[in-house]
Amino acid sequence: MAENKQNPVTVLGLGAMGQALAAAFLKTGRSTVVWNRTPGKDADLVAAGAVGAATVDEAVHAGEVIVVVLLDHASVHAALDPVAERLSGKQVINLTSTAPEEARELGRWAEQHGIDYLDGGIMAVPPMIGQPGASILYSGSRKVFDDNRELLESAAAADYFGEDAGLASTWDFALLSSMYGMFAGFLHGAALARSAGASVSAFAERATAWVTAMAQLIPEYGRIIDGGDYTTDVQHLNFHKAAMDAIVRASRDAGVALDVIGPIKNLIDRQVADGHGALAFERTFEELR
Ligand code: FVH
Repeated sequence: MAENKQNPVTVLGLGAMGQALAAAFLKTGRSTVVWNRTPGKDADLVAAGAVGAATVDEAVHAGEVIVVVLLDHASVHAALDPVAERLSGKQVINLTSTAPEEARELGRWAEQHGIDYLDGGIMAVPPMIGQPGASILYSGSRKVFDDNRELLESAAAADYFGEDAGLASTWDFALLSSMYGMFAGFLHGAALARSAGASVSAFAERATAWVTAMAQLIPEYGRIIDGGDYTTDVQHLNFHKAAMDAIVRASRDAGVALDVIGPIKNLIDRQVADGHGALAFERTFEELR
C-alpha cells in the first residue's frame, strides 16, 4: 500500500505523546482520526481538524494505518484484542514503550491476525515531536515502514533497524539506560556538592561541561569493547578502584546515600578481585553482558 494522503491515519491513545504525534500528522494535511480511553482528551485535536472517534472499533474502522501510543504492553492488548478482527489487513505502528520480548510477542499476535506490524521506540519527549532532534527507531515490517515513511518523518527522524520487532525496543532501552545512568550520576554528584553548600544550579553548569567532554570518549569505548583488547597503559581498574573508594568515603562522610555509586564500586571491586585490575575500565562490560 503506497502512502496515500487521503488515507486516514488513526491514533489510539491521546496522552502527552499521542497528542503530539497526532498534531504532527494533522499538520501534514493528513486526515487523522483520534481515540482515547478517557473521553475529552481529543478537544484540541478535533478543533485543529482531527476526527474524534467514540470507540476503538470506530477509530480502527476509519483508518488503514493505526498508530498506537498507549501506556505499556498490557494497555496495547487491552485496546487491540477486542478489535483484532477489524485490524486484519491493516497496518499497525506501535510506538508504546514495550520490552523487546513484548514487542516480539505483539509481532506474533499481529501475524496471527493478519495485521502488518511495525514497532517503534520514541527518542524524544512530546515537545520535541515535529522538531529537529527528535528521532523514532523502528523495527518489524519493512513494508509498513516504507509505506508510511513520509508520515513518520513528519513526527521525527525515522530509522529502521530490521525485521525483528524487538530490535527498536532493544536500542531504545539501551539508549535510555545510558541516559538514566547519566542523570543518576548527576543526582549523586549534586547531593555531594550540596553537602558542601554549593547550589545545584552551579554544579549543573560544571557537570554539563564535564559530562559533555567525557561523552567524547564513548566512541573509543565502543572500539575497545568491539575489539576485545582491554590492555591499557593508563587508568586501569586498580586506578579506578582507588578513585571510587575515595568517592565512596567522601559520600559517606557527607551523608550522601550510596544507591547510585555503590553498584559501580561493587562492579569495579569484582573486576579487581577477579584479577583484571591491570585492565581498562571498559573490561567491566564483560561482567555485565
Ligand atoms: N512522554 C514521554 O516523554 C515519553 C517519551 C518516550 C516514549 N514514551 C512512551 O510513549 C507512550 C505514551 O506516553 P505518554 O507520554 O503519552 O503517556 P501518558 O500521557 O501517561 O498517556 C498514556 C496513555 O495510555 C492510555 N492508557 C493507559 N492504560 C490504558 C488501557 N488499559 N487501555 C487504553 N488506554 C490506556 C491513557 O489513556 P487514559 O488514561 O487517558 O484513559 C493515555 O492515553 C508510553 O509507552 C511511554 O513510555 C513517552
